[in-house]
Amino acid sequence: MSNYHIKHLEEYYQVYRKSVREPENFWQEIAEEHFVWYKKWDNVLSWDFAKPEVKWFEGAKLNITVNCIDRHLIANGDKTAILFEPNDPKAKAEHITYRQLHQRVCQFANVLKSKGIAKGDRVCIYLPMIPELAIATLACARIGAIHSVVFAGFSSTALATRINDSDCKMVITSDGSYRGAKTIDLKGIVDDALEDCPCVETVLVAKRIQSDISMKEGRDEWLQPLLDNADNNCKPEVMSAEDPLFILYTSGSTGMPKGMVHSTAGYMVYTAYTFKNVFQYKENDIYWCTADIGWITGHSYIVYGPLANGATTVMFEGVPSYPDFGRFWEIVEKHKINQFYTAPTAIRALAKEGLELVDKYDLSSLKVLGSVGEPINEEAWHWYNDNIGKKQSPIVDTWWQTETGGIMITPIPFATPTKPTYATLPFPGIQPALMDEDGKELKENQVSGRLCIKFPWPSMARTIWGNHQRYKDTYFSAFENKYFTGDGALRDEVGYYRITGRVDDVIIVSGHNLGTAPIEDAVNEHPAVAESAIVGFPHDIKGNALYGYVILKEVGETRDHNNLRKEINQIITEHVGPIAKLDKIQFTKGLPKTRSGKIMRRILRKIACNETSNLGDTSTLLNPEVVQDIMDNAL
Ligand code: 6R9
Repeated sequence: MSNYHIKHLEEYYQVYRKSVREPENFWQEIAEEHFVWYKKWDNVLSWDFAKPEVKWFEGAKLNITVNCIDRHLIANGDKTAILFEPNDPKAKAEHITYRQLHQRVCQFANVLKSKGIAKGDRVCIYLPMIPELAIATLACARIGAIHSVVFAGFSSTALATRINDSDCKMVITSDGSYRGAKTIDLKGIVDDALEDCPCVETVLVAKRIQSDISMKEGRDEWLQPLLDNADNNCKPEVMSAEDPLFILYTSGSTGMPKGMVHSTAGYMVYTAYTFKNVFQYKENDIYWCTADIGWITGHSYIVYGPLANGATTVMFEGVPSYPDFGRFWEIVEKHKINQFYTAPTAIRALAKEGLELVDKYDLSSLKVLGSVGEPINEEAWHWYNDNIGKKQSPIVDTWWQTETGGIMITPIPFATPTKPTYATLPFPGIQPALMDEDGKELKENQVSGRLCIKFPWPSMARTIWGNHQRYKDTYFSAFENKYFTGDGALRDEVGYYRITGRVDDVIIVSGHNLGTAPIEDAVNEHPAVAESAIVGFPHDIKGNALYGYVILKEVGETRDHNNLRKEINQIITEHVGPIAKLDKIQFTKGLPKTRSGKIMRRILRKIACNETSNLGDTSTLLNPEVVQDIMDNAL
């Protein structure tokens, strides 16, 4: 059917119009023709953004792993499903065929069952980018357990918070991980976290770095011997369309991360359909997304989307800088990568290095380049286009979120003419709206406003785990009857969208969403700190970096400020993770506050960005005098 694979601009407009005029027919046709179901749905869509409640394909029965693995076995059993490229460039890449993937997922699923994991149980996966991570994820889906993957760069406190919030019975981890020339003691982090996690009964440990770790009797078990003894067939659990598939945490404006809950059928249909079109994936292409499976990009576009299309998806364990900054391009040449999907922060870091490291390699296999995670600035866009794509491979600047499950605004390569820094047009089925601050929709072109979505799409998160009220408050309360994204955007004269960035307290550093609240909470743990406020400021490589304003208690006043700065960053590393470290810390006597006691971050942001000529309205401040003092001492 033609609307599964869009090939030119007119076709995009046709498909898009249909998706808006008859959304139910549109999604139903895609769901019917491209997936296997135990039972089809009774109802394509029911929704009410006031509750909010959204259901897609209600009444349908399926298992997503059957769609991602089993159905490819007959024609494509020997095709590589996962191509694993290890951290060490000299180590051999591993090709896992669909048949092998089937066996390994089944074995893993049987191990989970033997440890008492059943449908609906939550399993926390805290693993580096090794095949076990994808396999564990799929094994949960095989038996209907809800996976909660936590990025293996998070600290023990952050891990414990996530394990407890969703009441996980099991943690799957490894002895450690490689990261460039370093190793990381993952099991040690898990041990620390579990001191505060009474819900966890079992820890399965994969061996990766052969380090000497301690195993807690009765709780911890090595994974491999269990897998070796497990049957390599496991009947898939029959799941309902709306059964939760996974929980994935994202930062919010309070200290508590939000456990976004994704459903089974809608998520599958949308990630598969977007993958096919946004990357123009063709049989036998080799596709590589450099994200970590610990983020939504990895869930949707390393694991589920590609596998649902029977694609070959690369999993890379390492980092772009090891053994040198040519590593990405070496891998592109080695595996003849056709689609390459990465983040602006990586592009900027690589662009800083000489072109020799690019020109050494043959990149002629590349057909489509992708960008995700934050706005891509014009310079990075051109560097990527000129030096990596050689002006031949369209760049798809894909805007979406953990909450949206799949890509929302994006060019379709070879169909949508690209424009630097513009994510361009909504994907079929997506109905964006720009809103002004009074809650009115801006209907014309050449406007900017707050980005909302006014109609449901299949892969939207259904709730926040354990806190539906927060889901409603965060996403459906700012604008009536619309999903609010938290981003600002502008629309140009032809209807292209450009995402301008967050309009809330989330700061995107190196493509990672960081809420200011959990970092401030960590800083405030320091015994010498009375209060703190964190804002972002532009950074060449990271996109944004963090600037902290810190009020010291009396005990802090006499301390050496540089030592204090180190200690504060150490606490952040322990509580949130190293990605949240502050680049600048300014000690101050006060923070600008409104009469209701809210910190005026807008002013702090301007000072951090060195834009002090117009601070805007300061008339509601309780203590306007601190502003001058902060400006005088700005770093
Ligand atoms: C997929 C992912 C979501 C936030 C989002 C926005 C920013 C993502 C972007 C982009 C501009 C793009 N963002 N892609 N901004 N252009 N192409 O990144 O999910 O980690 O939840 O972040 O990232 O601000 O709201 P997540």
